Amino acid sequence: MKKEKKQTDENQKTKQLQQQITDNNGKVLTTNDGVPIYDNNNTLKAGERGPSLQQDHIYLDKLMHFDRERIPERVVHARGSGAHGVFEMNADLSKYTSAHFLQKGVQTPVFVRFSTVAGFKGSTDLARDVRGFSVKFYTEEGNYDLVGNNIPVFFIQDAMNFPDLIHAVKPEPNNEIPQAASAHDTFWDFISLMPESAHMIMWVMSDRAIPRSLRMMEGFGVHTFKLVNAEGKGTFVKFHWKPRLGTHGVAWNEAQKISGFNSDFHRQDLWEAIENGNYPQWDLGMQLIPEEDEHSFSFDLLDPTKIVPEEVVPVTIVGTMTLNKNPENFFAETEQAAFDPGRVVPGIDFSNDPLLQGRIFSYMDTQNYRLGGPNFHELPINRSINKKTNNQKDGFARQDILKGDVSYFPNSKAAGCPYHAMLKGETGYQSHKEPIETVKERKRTQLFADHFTQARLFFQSQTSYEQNHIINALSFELSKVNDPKIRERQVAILHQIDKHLAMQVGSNLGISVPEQLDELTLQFARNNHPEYPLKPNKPEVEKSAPLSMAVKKGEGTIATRKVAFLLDEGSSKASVDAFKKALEKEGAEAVLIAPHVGTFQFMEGGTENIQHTYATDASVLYDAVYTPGGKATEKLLKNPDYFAFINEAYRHCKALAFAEGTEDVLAQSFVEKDRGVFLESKDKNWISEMIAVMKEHRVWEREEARKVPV
Ligand code: HDE
Repeated sequence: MKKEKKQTDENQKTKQLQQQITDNNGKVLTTNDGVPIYDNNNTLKAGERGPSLQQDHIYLDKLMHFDRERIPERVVHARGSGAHGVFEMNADLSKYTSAHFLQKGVQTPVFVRFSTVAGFKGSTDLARDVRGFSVKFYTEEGNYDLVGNNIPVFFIQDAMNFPDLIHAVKPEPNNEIPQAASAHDTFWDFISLMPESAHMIMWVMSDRAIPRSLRMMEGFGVHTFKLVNAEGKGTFVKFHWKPRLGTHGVAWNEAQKISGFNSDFHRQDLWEAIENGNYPQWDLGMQLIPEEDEHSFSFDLLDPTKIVPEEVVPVTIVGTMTLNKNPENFFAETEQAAFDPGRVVPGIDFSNDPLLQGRIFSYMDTQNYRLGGPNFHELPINRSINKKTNNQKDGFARQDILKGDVSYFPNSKAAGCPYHAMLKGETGYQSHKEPIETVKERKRTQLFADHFTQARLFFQSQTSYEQNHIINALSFELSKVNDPKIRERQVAILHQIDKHLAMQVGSNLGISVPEQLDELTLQFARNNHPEYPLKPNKPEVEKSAPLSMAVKKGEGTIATRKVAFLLDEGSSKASVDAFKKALEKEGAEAVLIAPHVGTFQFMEGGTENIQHTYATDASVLYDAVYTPGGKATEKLLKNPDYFAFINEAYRHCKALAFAEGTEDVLAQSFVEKDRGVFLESKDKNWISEMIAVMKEHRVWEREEARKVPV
């Protein structure tokens, strides 16, 4: 369903990119040097049956370019999808930051890339994994990159461990198995020796790691950053992106099946939403913490394995981001986009989080390698909207043409240009003047040793079904581990988080739960903290509501949700139209599924062009399912694909509705009447009630009651 375009997708950045676009329409085929090609079918040969000639420059030019089409994929976050958009500030933050793009009313073009972490570039979207959430703001003061994740904490506390973490999670080096999965020995070996990962593990084993859509996930800056105002005063800040469509995940069994039916599920969903004018939106939130309060928490503000609970420091919404344009070309834009948390603008600075400090080097370095040299910032997607002016020159694939004979500073020949901002009393980037008096040492600060308090906070803040999902995820992953020592070591860590959690997982693995941490785990933890385990501080809160994804009563939306309408010969158009209209009023979409593509004839005589069939689609691609009325019941009763559809939707806790006259199918299915199953013949207000249940996302309590063997 296409919406009227609400907003122009043109901005300073998209206009700049427009200048680079090549349109082949109506043009003659040429070589890379613009020479028209006469024949693009035959290589140049010595006679029509003779050998090819080396002088066939046209062929050599074509193949030389083809042979070099691939560049190294990102070492992590290789699989991603991007979109253009705009960020608009609607709060006054001038007290906290001088950043121009963070002033009230300013609109800034953005390019956003979402990604999975572990899988290769061609892997499935529905892997159980963290999602990257990178935003490049093309501000008037240069580019600012907020390179975050959909989970607010990280596995490790110090950048030194990053390559080890990634080696452990990526496919194992001898056989390159498994793809895009953490369910294997090396990952859990590493994790079970690194108790600092406990909090992150709770998040990654929750439904956050299997999002329903990229449009339905939160984003976080993860580290504590600093805002700096015009007077040079710093304020600590945590960044949050809150999706307007809510935060939702799918069931694990569903995720596995989506990977089979459509491994581009998230990519396609994002693309189609933008094409249809359903522009995804996120509000930017900030937790602002005065510098004076740095040491007033039970945890260390610099520790990337900790959150600041929203009950302790509320999130203030300051602006909104809207994604309103798909890239013209995947490679040129999404693949060549070079994000770097080191790219900051005046008014924003780093904190001393040791993980963030390590990232400041790695991204620039990786772009240099991946994009073939130091001029990657000249690629159209990476160019700032204000023109760069400096004395850097040359290098592979240089594009800018520096005018004149001066490329040094200081100079007199070019009147001292380009000049330092300070020379003319202008503002430029200035680091926050943070006093530092210390000694050099390889050490970790004391508070970083509390590994379990916030892991427990997360687990205890979940609803019972969310806790079950975490238990099931851990049981699945650890069951795939071959080495029993590793399984046991991890269950010992779980025991430190929550006894019930450890008992459940232990029972699913058939092992008894160790009360103490494994000796090897302790040995590694004592590298950083010789007296480990240390007594943790009393936490500020024991539960935090925003950590649960449960939809609050009266909230939620079904905008852009997809409902499958299951047709067969004899289905009624009137029955289809009535519910379709109600769904469209809420911004949701009805998708008709029939035995074959092409023309479908309704009972009343009208027709519809069908694009989805029982063979191409499955319930896992939809949010709810409806069986329209008419005279199709006889046919549906003989349609096994129809039963697979409704049984599976029921198992995955989706809302189902059956029009008058179709009730007979229930007896032959696993579907049982509950608060998410509606019969037109019995439930008078079934349309509004069905929509209300869909707003809750899922009838999760159903999965405890019944297991359906599909
Ligand atoms: Fe990254 N990370 N990372 N990371 N990361 C990369 O940069 C790295 C970390 C994140 O859409 C790489 O361009 C180190 C935390 C995202 O293009 C690389 C450390 C967070 C993306 C790299 C971390 C992230 C990356 C690989 C520990 C959440 C995708 C390709 C010190 C706040 C960006 C690339 C995109 C990508 C290094 C930890 C998020 C190698 C050394 C924490 C979203 O530079």
